[in-house]
Amino acid sequence: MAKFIKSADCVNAIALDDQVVEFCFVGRSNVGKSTLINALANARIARVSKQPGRTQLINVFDFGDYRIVDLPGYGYAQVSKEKHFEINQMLVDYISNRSNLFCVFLICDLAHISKLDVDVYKNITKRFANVYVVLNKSDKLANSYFDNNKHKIAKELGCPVPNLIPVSAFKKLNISYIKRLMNILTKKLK
Ligand SMILES: Nc1nc2c(ncn2[C@@H]2O[C@H](COP(=O)(O)OP(=O)(O)OP(=O)(O)O)[C@@H](O)[C@H]2O)c(=O)[nH]1
Ligand SMILES: [Mg+2]
Repeated sequence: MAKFIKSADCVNAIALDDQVVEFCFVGRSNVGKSTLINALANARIARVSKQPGRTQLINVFDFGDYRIVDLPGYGYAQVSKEKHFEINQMLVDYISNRSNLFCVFLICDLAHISKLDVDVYKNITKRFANVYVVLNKSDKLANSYFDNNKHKIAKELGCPVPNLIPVSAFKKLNISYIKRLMNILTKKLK
């Protein structure tokens, strides 16, 4: 069973000095990263809030063969300049320096991909060739929305269409697909 391991404010504070593969969730505040972790765990292991800016530390979760790391949400207008800077430093520190990190999942809102999401995607792909874009909250839209918009979204981000994954953490849509993908990626490494 998946479980919370620890919170950290920088890579050094994670300390888990082993070879366990990590996947991280990066995304705008309130996009549903923590809710997705709970859906994948099928249990409430991450704190979810209606208020944006809930996750302000690096939170590490044990999923057996791999870990999922919930990174603080970016782009929340109500936090101070200093806090924005701090959050940005944590993201850059984790993504640039964590040797266990194998693959980044950028979480976006299917209905609202922002300029900031595009910038973050471009920055991450400078270090990681394969970034998956998880498009959450699909339950708010018509079933045909993703198929009708996937090429436009892929073009906007500059990402291959197969790397786009429409999901709903609420309705558990494509949650098992993400689990399968993480299992396959983990096994490839062994
Ligand atoms: N409609 C819908 N709402 C969702 C879904 N997933 C999450 N939410 C809602 O979005 C809000 C934010 O969810 P969180 O999981 O706390 O978002 P987060 O990305 O972790 O936010 P930060 O910790 O601030 O970065 C909550 O009100 C959730 O209930 C979804 O699949 N569909
Ligand atoms: Mg969160």
